[in-house]
Amino acid sequence: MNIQARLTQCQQRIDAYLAEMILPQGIEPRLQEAMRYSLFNGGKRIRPALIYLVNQMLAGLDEQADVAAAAIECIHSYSLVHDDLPAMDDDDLRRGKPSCHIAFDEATAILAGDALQCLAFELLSNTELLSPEIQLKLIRTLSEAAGYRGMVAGQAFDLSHVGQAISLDELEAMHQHKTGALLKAAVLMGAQCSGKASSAQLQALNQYATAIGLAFQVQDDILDIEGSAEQIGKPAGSDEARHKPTYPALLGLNDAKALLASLHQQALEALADLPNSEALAELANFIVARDH
Ligand code: GRG
Repeated sequence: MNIQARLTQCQQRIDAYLAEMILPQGIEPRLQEAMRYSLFNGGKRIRPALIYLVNQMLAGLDEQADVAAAAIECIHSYSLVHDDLPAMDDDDLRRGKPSCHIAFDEATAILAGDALQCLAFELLSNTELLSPEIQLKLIRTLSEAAGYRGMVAGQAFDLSHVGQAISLDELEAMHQHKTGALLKAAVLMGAQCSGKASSAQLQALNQYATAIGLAFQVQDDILDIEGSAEQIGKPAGSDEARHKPTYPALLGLNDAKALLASLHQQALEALADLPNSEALAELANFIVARDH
């Protein structure tokens, strides 16, 4: 099966699970609509796919992975809703459609993000599918990756350096927190919910995740220059127009592409001793070649 077919399979699986999870009766209708709008708005579901593929590699995919996959996608979705708000990145478009605060209003978007964040931890803590020990591990991994030592830290650094020059090391640290932490958490959570990863396997997966996490961002920066508005779901060239620090801005486009190739290589090398890791290799290939 090629990676596109695998990703489609993962998307269908997580979509069905999420649809079931946020349909309970009695939720404020506008809030539920905004949560659904944000969760089912054409995301690639890369983080759930990472969980599923790692879990499949280690344990043969089981339904425990659905809980972890749903939780991480709720966190990702909340982060995009809040990132688009006027107080943050102020983006009217997300995936080519009106951002949540445009489609609804700012207060609803803030609340939908808040609710999605809480839902993530509710899903992990309120399930019979996982042992208490694995539940705790997953909650810890996700909260650390999403919070003040992870994604929120990266976002805070980003917002406090708008319009300022930053070094390459600072750019890398910002992305390792802002985007990389959650991608790394996905890989680790896939392993954790299998309950079967050895420490050598965890170390290899960690190296893989670090490389693809940064590669994801470098390709994002390149796409902002080379992609079309249709592909990236927002106006092309918007990073440059906003004077955002990016890899092409700091290194030049050619060196940014060389960095991407080197990160790709590092990701593949990290998989060398892991059995049945072809799907993860293909996902790394997809991440560096993605056009949206
Ligand atoms: C609000 C605390 C807080 C954090 C927001 C993740 C983030 C931090 C901001 C997103 C800014 C951004 C667009 C970064 C580029 C890389 C990235 C995370 C892209 C979006 O992820 P995809 O491509 O999204 O996996 P889809 O649309 O496929 O779900």
